[in-house]
Amino acid sequence: MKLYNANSGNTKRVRIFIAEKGIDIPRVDLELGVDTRAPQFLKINPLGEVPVLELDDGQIITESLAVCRYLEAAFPEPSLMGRDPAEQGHIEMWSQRIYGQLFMTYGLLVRHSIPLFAEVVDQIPAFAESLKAAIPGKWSWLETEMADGRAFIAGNTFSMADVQAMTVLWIADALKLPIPAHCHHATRWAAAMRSRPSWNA
Ligand SMILES: N[C@@H](CCC(=O)N[C@@H](CS)C(=O)NCC(=O)O)C(=O)O
Repeated sequence: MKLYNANSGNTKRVRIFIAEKGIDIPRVDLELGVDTRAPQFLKINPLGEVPVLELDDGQIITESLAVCRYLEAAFPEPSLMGRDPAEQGHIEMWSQRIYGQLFMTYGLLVRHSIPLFAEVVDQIPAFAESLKAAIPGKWSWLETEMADGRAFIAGNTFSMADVQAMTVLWIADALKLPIPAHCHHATRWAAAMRSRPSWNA
């Protein structure tokens, strides 16, 4: 197996997931926006996007969530997506909530404001501004949800939902648009995530 990788949020998600699984997958490190748009790479993923997981038999899996799902099935321990139907549903619910509410807000902001993506989307500065303005409210929503004192996003166990939120935290750091100071529960969670070895993946 090998992982086509670059410095990006979607690849960070997979790298954290791999680190939490405790597995070692060789990487092919690409320069985002350069190697990912080169003809050679477009033969591997015509969408020109990383991450890409290439299996030993040459099969290709793209899409970060699909790569994580494959790895969860191939390496069940430690479980990150739940062991029984209720746990799986709960973790998926939180994973999607974090993705929809937080990751998409930061992610679309990146797409609509960073020159690297100018040739990928028609950037709308006013949209970028509205996304930036929405960020504190998104964290306030999570703060209210976590006011029950839970240690992790989906309850008392580390899961894919935390991997999703760690990816958001990484982008928040990069953009210098952090968790608002009044969000004490989210800040406590973030401090715990930063101390996990996978944070540096
Ligand atoms: N839905 C895909 C999105 C992947 C994606 O958008 N990757 C971006 C970086 S975050 C990329 O590879 N861009 C390459 C480019 O713009 O040249 C996933 O979850 O993997």
